[in-house]
Amino acid sequence: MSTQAADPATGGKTTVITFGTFDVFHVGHLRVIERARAFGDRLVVGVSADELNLRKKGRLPVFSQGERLEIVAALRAVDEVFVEESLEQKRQYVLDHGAAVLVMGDDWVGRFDELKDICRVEYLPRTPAISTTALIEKIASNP
Ligand code: C2G
Repeated sequence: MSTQAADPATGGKTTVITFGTFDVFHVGHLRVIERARAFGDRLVVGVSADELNLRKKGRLPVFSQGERLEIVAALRAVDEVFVEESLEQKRQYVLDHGAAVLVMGDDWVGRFDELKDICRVEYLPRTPAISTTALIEKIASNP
């Protein structure tokens, strides 16, 4: 059975979905988004809610949810954005958006394999040597 069929609900286009916080937006974020887009015809991005970050990471992002959504929505590779309220709702988000492919960086490898019954799941290598945490530390330690 093919899990990569174009969804008639999206005009026959193959929809790709990806998720992230995208805080202090950097080139690693850009590259995963551009590579995700290359798996289909349109890209939908779930941007994690401030509340989700507080719950899962114990801190709020530097940039608010509204600002992070605005930045991601402005990218050429991105067709649609929405707020990801919960990590556990991935299956519903994939179905709601008619996504045929879910793409995540390989720090999440294996974590979403259970969704392979409804979509193709791809984990892409992270861009080395850059992260939001490292950037925050670098900025904070600069006199
Ligand atoms: N990424 C990357 N290379 C980096 C840093 C990040 O490819 N150097 C990718 C991550 O693997 C992820 C995306 O960029 O696919 C967004 O990363 P984060 O903002 O750190 O997202 P995260 O907090 O891991 O996502 O459902 C997932 C949640 O939304 C949380």
